[in-house]
Order: sequence, then structure tokens, then C-alpha cells
Amino acid sequence: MVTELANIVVTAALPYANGVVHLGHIASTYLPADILTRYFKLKGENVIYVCATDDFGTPILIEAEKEGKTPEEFVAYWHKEYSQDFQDLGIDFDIFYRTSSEENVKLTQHFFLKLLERGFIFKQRISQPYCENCNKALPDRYVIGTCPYCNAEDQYSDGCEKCGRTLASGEIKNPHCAICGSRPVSKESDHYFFRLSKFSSELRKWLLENENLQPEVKSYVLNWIEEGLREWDITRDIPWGAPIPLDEAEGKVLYNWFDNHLCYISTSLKYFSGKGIDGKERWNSSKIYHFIGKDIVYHHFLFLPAMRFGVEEFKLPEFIPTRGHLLLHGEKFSKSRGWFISVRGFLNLFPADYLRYYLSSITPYNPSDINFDWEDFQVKINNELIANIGNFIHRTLTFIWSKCNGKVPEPREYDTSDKEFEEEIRKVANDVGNELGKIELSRGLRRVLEFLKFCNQYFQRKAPWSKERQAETCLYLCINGVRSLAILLNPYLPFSSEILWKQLNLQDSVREQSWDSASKLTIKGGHKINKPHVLFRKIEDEKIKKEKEKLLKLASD
Ligand code: B3M
Ligand code: ZN
Repeated sequence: MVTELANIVVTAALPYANGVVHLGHIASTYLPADILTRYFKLKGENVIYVCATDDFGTPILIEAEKEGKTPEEFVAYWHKEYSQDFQDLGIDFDIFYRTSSEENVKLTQHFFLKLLERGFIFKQRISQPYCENCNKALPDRYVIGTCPYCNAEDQYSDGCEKCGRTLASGEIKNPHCAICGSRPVSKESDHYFFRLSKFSSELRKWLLENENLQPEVKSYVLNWIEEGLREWDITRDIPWGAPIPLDEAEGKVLYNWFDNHLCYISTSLKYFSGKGIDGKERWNSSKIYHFIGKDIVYHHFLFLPAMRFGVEEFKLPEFIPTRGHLLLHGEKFSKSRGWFISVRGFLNLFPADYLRYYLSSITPYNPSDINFDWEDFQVKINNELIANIGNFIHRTLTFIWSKCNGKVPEPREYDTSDKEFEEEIRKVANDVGNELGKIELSRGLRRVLEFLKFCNQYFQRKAPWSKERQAETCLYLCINGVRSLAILLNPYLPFSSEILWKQLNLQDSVREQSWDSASKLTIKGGHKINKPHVLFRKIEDEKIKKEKEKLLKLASD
């Protein structure tokens, strides 16, 4: 049923607009979604890649207050920073918008009213933590305490990072105010709740029937449903959020997890309306992919589908690709400890494609954690990307440049190994594409490396430099192999593949080619290439040593 949908919408979890996009988010979410989208585009699919900043919520309000900025100023600053980071990393959204947009606030209010009207939202008076010292209601991140389930300390009151549960207001043990540290008192306030439990059986059915969802994630979520779903407090007494569209609730806003995932929809609709397309119709005729990290499974596998079930206007996702955390030398990223690599920090040291290569190669399609290790990074770049991929490209191009005046020779009659090599070129795009289509991006990259091994062995065996052999057919096939490679690598390495395309002196840009043309030999004898330059530079030990020393110092502090 899924394959009949002609259009595709890919989304990546929305980064909080507070400056914490780090390599972990890139690895689990933005990069995999970007690679898949680029692949779909090369396949000629009607696909868009959608993202936005997640602007609302208490963490942002708290930090804006600390910096003496309005939340609007604060999120505008980070929106701009992120846009640049993503662009420099080649994360190529078709639209990068914001949850605080008018469109999203409107859609959120529409969802609220419709769910209310249908009886899926009810009002209840509850006691809430309140700081008498700060004179503030203290929802979510305004309170820090101990997780009642796993006893992890220093957790925010809305969810535990250790065990992954979302927590209801008042559940956290040993609560204290995140701003001043004092113990909160209780104060009564009217809140609205979403009847999540009403959707238990619909959610269960959806999970069981959708074969695209990863089994390990599904069983997690099914367990939560078996344990019983809690009604979900969707309102907050803070001045920053989508306002509740009711007179009786003046001054209250909707919880940021009520509005943020709706931004996938509102942002897509905005994009489509800019193109003169009926957005709702397009959304509902699209295959939908929501890429996330494993810490937000609860929200994407329960809140998000339940709200769409309740409103019945926008279809549910087919895929929610979920990946694990990235550790840094075996430990969790922590901005406060400095155990952290920011996007900008990385880009100041190495090219974006090195990061894309490394993360793609170590990130499997499952929720297990992965590890960023500077030495491993150096090994992968030097021994795979450079010694394997770069080497084949470089020897082919420089050979043609220096020995054939840059002109691709006409092939002669094929021998068996030429035939085998041509067969390999004809086959590889399909193999890599099969993996990419299954979101198995690291496996796709591995298949590219196998291809390279084949290429290098072929080149070695044919020894075009030796006088006794004919070099023509070998060089002709190799240059076509390099062209195929430029296309196959494009989703992974958009910058380098584009430079390579220029060196091959081919028309247009590589991203405008069709994926399937990677299995064809379209470079003819007589084609003139451009002067080759080294595409990838080796990573020196010194540079890695320096980064490792920084970490060692942190570890000993
Ligand atoms: N802003 C980021 C996170 O919890 C959160 C994602 C929203 S996706 C709708 O990782
Ligand atoms: Zn306080």
C-alpha cells in the first residue's frame, strides 16, 4: 500500500533553538534524513526535506531570561546560526522554518479546538510546583529532581534522560527550582489534558500493522501501552508558547510537545502553498518519514499518532527511523562539561564531507548507541576514504591527464576482466540504491567500498602503466567507474562529489543526474577531463593528538 504513494515528505526532529545542536543530532537525525532525501532526488522522486527550529518551551524561556533577551530574539539568533551550520554541513532542507511561526500556532490551535470538540481534551484543576522566591509557576525544566522510576538524579521534571520516560507534573522526587534551587510549594491551576489512553487500541493496531517501523522500537512502545497510557497535561502557565485559543484560558499556553511535531505539517503546508500546491492533499498522498533520535520515541510513537488519529485530517507516518545516541570517546555528550563537539567546532578543523563520511559509516539503522572516537575517525578517513576511494579516483584522473593529455582513450576489445568490471559498474547503483531505499545508509556505503575494492584491484591487475599492456580499455572503464562513483557518493559526500564532477568536466551538477545513470557508461572516448586536484587530504597525527589531549584534560579535571 505504501509503495503506491507517489510523493514523499522527509522530516528531521526539530532542534531546540538554544544552541545545542551537536554531532549526536547530526548522526542520528539530520544526516541520515539528508542522505535519504538526496538519494530520492537522484531517483527522481517528488520529495521534500522539512525542518524547523523548536522555539517554545521552558528551556528556551529560561535561557533567554538568563541572557536578558526576549524569547523571540533568542530563538531568532539560534535559527540563523543553525541555518548556517546546516548549510555548511550540506544538510539541505527544502524548508527550514520555526514552530513559533504564525502558521504553526494556527494549526496547533486548530488541533486543540478540534480535539476539545471531539471530547479528547478535558480540563482539570491540578496542583503545580510554584517557586515563591522567583514568583513563578514551575513547569517542566523549571524543576529538577530525581527520577521516580530509575532514581537518576538531576533530571528535569518532564522526563528522564536516563530511562527515557516522560514524567507527569508532580511525579519527580526531591524537586527544586532550576533557577534559585529553593523547594517549590504547590499552587492550584486549571490545566487541559489530552486523553491519550483513549487511543491505546488504535495505537496498538497501528504499531502492529505497520511493518516499516523498527521492531525493537515497536516493542518498547507496545510495552508502554500495555503498562497503561496516562492522560497528558498539554498546557503550561508560562508566557511563551502557542496561546490556548479559549477566553477562559487567557495567559496560558500549550505545551511545546503539543505544537512542535505539528510543525512538520504546518511547515510542509507552507512549502506547498508557496508552490501553488494543495498542501493537505499533498501531505495525504505522500509517504511520510519522521527521522528521530531514540530519546524522543515516546513523543513520536504515541503523542504524534494519537493526535493525528484524534483530528483525522493528516495521515500518519509510514516510517519513523530511530537511531541511537552518539557517544564521545565512550561517554555521553555534555555541553556543560565541555564533553561536546559542536558542528562549528568540527567544521573549523575538518571538511564537512569527512564528518558525513565518518558518521555514515558508523551509524547503523537501529537505536543502539554509537561512538565518536578521534582515532577511529582518522583511520576511517585515511584508510577508507583516502586510501580506497580517493586513491582510485586520483590514479585514474592523473593517469589520463598526464599520459593521455587529459583525453579519455577509445576502448579496445574487452577481455574477461574488462567484462567483469563493466558488469560491476552496471550493477553497483542498484545494489547501493537497494540499501539506501531501506534506510540502511551505512550498508550502502559499505557496498560503495566493495565497489572501490573491485576498482582498485582491476586497475592494479590491468597495470595501465606497463608497456606490454593496453591501457585504453582500462582507462576508459575506470573513468566511467569514477563518474558512477561521483553519483553514488553524492548523497553521502555532496561537496566532494560536486568537485569531482567538475574535474570530470561533465555537464551540470552531479545532483541533477539520475541515480540510474550511474550504471551506464556515458563518458565516451575522446572526452576531455579537467586538470585533477587531490580531492581528500590525509589527516595528520598531530591534529588528532591535539583533539584527544583536549578530551583527556577534560576527563582529568
Ligand atoms: N526539540 C529535540 C529533542 O528533544 C526536540 C525535538 C522535537 S521534534 C518534534 O531532541
Ligand atoms: Zn526559584
